[in-house]
Amino acid sequence: MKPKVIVYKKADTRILDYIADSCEIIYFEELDSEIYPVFLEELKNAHGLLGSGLKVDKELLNHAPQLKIVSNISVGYDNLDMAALTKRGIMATNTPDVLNDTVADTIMGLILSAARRIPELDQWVKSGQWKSGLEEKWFGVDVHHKVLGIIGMGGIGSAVAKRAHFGFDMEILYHNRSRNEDAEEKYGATYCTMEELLKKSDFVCLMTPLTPETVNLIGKKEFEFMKESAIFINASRGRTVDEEAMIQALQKGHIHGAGLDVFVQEPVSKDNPLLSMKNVVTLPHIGSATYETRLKMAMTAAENLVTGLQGEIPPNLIRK
Ligand code: 8YV
Repeated sequence: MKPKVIVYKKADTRILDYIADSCEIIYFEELDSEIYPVFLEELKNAHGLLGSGLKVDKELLNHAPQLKIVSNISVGYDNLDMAALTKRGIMATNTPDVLNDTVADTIMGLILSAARRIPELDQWVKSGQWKSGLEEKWFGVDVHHKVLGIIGMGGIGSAVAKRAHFGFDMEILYHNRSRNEDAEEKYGATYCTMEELLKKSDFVCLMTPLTPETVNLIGKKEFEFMKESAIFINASRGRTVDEEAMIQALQKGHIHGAGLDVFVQEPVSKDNPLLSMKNVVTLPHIGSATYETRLKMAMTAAENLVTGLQGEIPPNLIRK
């Protein structure tokens, strides 16, 4: 008998066909409050779970006595209670590497947009306000030859460093749990303490995964260390930053601007003060969101799932 898997995110037919070769699929394009009880009922007999963002904790696992593997279509796995999964002997997998270049492109986009005020000027042009030459008040700041501080030098951080070093002649500083000798050799990245990085960087880019240790990693003190001219970029998770402290830092001019792909609450509430700041560029968590990359991520996740259900070690098993 084929193992049963629940796919709880809209998936391309190529992904579904691949899984269907060896598994029986219960498919939910998305989980809303109406469908959720049906999902919980199906979970009772499910061996695998594939999707992204669903909070998988002890409470959910109580509904899943047969579960063998949870396959995330994301590199981040802060939605998974790893302790609860490990206790039950359930495998968990993610999709590293395939999204590095795409997320790094998004980050360079945020850096350039915030520095050169691209969204703000786009609105200015489209609203018919460009009537004569460009006054100095619309000028931006340079990106090339500046100092980029990367917090979290994993695969995505390295892909950002590569672009910044070769494409923009930037000096790269980084802070990470461990040294990344590859990035040091290839992109001339210099390892720094957090404080040193924050004090010296023109652009501070946060790329660390969300873990209990990185919640509010950047708060009031860290914003005060930054240069008044600094532009802060966050494409990790909203909760790695104390959002209130960031709002204060921007309002008080402790930093110059920000480029944000992630927020504490997503979708971001429309009365969040960040949305009315002209020096803040906002995106709806699009880091990896291209057709090509999302397909690759889904296929990677499907391969992890199928391999795990075949009794082998999945390529991207999360080892905790
Ligand atoms: C996810 C992400 O794809 O991979 C991650 O960790 O943040 C995104 O690329 C997103 O969470 C999907 O819903």
